[in-house]
Amino acid sequence: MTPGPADLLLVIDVQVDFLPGGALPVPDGDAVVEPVNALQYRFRHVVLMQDWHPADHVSFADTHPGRAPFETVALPYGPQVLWPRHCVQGSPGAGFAPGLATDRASLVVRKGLDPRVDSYSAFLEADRTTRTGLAGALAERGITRVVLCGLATDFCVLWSALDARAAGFDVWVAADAVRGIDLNGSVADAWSRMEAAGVRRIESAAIA
Ligand code: VGL
Ligand code: ZN
Repeated sequence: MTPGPADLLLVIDVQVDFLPGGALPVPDGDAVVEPVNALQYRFRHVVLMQDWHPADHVSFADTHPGRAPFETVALPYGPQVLWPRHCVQGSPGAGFAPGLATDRASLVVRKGLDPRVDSYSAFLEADRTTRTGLAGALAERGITRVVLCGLATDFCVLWSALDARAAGFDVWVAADAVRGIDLNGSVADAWSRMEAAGVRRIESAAIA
């Protein structure tokens, strides 16, 4: 694949709290920084996503007395996995990973700001109704193809890829530039769901 003017690199949540040592570490998460940077210099259009929660966010286990991280609770919009508190707005953990290139992006989009609603997806919050505005921004730029990379394969990358497909984009995931959390086989599950939705898998070396 040779990126052209209608192609976008969508960098998902490469943030301090998702790296080893962070609040919600993705195993080997820091390994994405180098391939993500290399990819950024091959695309004309780059968007950086940032998980960006208020301190009392509904996805945090400590917002639900008696609940522990990685349990699932029922919320008005459906089941919600509870997480350790992470990516709190303005905190060091919410910042971009050290070494992540940020000079190429034309847009940084933050998600998960509503205290009552989570948003794994870059396009649509967990209520499946509230839009982040990203699809409109991409439409205005004439984007037709989206290549995803970043963290985590089985949550924010997965949901963003599925919603990008649903929005009509041609969608690819750079397999060596993502890492997953992997709760009960969720990484393998994510790849099969993406494949079933027509999301294509590519190695970043094949993008030049
Ligand atoms: C993510 C869990 C909670 C992600 C964000 O970026 O994949 N996962 N918040
Ligand atoms: Zn989050």
